[in-house]
Amino acid sequence: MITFFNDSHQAHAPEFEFFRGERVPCFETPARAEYVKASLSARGHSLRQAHIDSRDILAKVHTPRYLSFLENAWRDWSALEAGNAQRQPFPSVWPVRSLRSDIEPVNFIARLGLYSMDNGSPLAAGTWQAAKAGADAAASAAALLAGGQGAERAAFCCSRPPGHHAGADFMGGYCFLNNAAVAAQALRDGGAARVAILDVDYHHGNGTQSIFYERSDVLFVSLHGDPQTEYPFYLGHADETGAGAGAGFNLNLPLPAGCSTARWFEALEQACLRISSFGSDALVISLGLDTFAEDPISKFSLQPDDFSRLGQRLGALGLPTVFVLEGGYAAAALGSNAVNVIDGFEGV
Ligand code: SP5
Ligand code: ZN
Repeated sequence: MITFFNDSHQAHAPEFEFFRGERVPCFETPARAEYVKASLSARGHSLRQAHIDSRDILAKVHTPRYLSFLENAWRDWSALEAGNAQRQPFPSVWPVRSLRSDIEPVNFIARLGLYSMDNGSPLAAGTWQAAKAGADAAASAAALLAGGQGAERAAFCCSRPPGHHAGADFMGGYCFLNNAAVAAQALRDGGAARVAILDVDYHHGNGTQSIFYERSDVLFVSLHGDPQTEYPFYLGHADETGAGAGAGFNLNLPLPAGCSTARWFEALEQACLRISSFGSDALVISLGLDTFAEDPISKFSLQPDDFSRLGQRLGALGLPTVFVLEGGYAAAALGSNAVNVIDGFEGV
């Protein structure tokens, strides 16, 4: 399988996030992608760099003002005060119900709140550069699959930061640019009439769902911890089935935190049946590996072999497939778990 990797992910390296009001080391670290890179290489997968600029596709899944904010955020923040280049900015105020989000404030932290769903997504000097490289990889992967005769069957993007919590105009959950949405849109633009996105990250892919919620050309299916108890809390319920033209094209399969792996695979089966009945021409997998039993922030119980089984089931769908890496915080196991999915998909 073609795999994409770009060293510029390292430019996104915030030092800390908040947990129970305390500063704690970031869960989403550069080491994660390096572990995946090492396992890919060790198991014979060759890495390549993105060859497509995703800017035009990004403009179809994110708003102009959000993209412009994100691209300039570090410059704006560090220009504000001496010392800011050594400080991570966090939002402290958000336009919740009754407050206006149509006017972009001048104040940097107020703008950061406008474009954030949480205070858990620290910005760093190279956030834009890293996120943009990930989006470029997603667009490049989609382009390789779109070539008709002789096109690649599947590609994997070893990107970070992840993307599935990022919506059209907001960041959140360690995510800034929605790589899965970029891949899906690029597949559509490359000729696939119907694209399915399957999100298997432990957390509901609220950003991806929201981007495609009113569209019938992109089906979004997600298996995740029940938002009644799990992040992102405010989206991911079973009654969210799409709206307008997109009615019937969103399927959430929330599962109780701590549920068995057998139950998880039953939900996967349901997801796969829906993807087949949709008549998908191409598939995007939001490959979160935080379903792993040893993940430090999640509560499912998948074992390394279960990732092979996941890959096998996805391979059996028989569709051109783009994998994008999402979460997964047991960093040292991330590489072998990711490659298990890939090798299972390829029937290795
Ligand atoms: C892409 C992705 O997986 N994003 C996840 C974002 C989760 N953000 C909330 C983190 C809360 C950490 N809770 C720690 C519990 C430790 N017992
Ligand atoms: Zn996650």
